[in-house]
Order: sequence, then C-alpha cells, then structure tokens
Amino acid sequence: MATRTPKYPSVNPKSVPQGDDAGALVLDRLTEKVKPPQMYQVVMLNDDYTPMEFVVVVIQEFFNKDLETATQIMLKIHLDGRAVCGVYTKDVAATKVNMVADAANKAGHPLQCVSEPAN
Ligand code: TYC
Repeated sequence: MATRTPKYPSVNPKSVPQGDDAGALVLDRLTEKVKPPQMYQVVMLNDDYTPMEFVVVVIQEFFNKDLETATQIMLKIHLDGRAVCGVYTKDVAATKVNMVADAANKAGHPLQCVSEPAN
C-alpha cells in the first residue's frame, strides 16, 4: 500500500511560534488554572475506654507514624480530647476514618475519628 503524507490540523499561522520558539508548547495558563484540592484533617477523639496501647498502634498503622510520634499524638488526644492524626484529600481522609472505625469495632473499642476541612 502506498504511504500517504500525514495530514496536520490547519493552524492560524500567527499562532505558530516562530524563531527560537518554533515547536514550543506553552503550558503556563494550564498550570495556573489548576488549584490545589481542599484538604481534610483526620481528627481522633478521646474516650474513657479504648486502651492507650491500641490507639498508639492504630496511629502507627493507619497514619504512618513512628512509635514516639504516635505516643505523643495519643497523649494529646487523652489530655485535650482530640488531635489531628494526618491531613489528606477528601477521599483518602474518609478512607482513614473508615479503617479506624473497622479496626476499633473488630477489637470492641469505642475509638472514633472524624474528618473535617483543614483551614
Ligand atoms: N482515654 C483513654 C484511656 O484513658 C485513652 C485514649 C486515648 C482513648 C486516645 C482514645 O483517641 C483516644 N484509656
């Protein structure tokens, strides 16, 4: 079969970059239009029954904190009533809340956390 010359879309010659810019693709406007997503903080709540050790393990496992950081966060919750465990996009924050609820329910503890807009 004969090879055909590829057809290029027609362009307004004035919009085609010339000289040093020939072939350049300008992305400035696109980048400026994309604003960062609203972020959500996952806040863990205190209660009188969940063992401290369980809370520390949950914070380590689901919020990727080391033992020392997880212990500090747990103590802040215990003393202040609540503390932020992490900040995520909306869907990820909702998933974290569900994962904590599942783990707490399976273990028979009333531990709860909520997600709320950050700022
Ligand atoms: N207050 C609980 C206790 O004394 C410990 C605890 C800490 C529970 C943090 C929940 O999110 C929590 N056993």
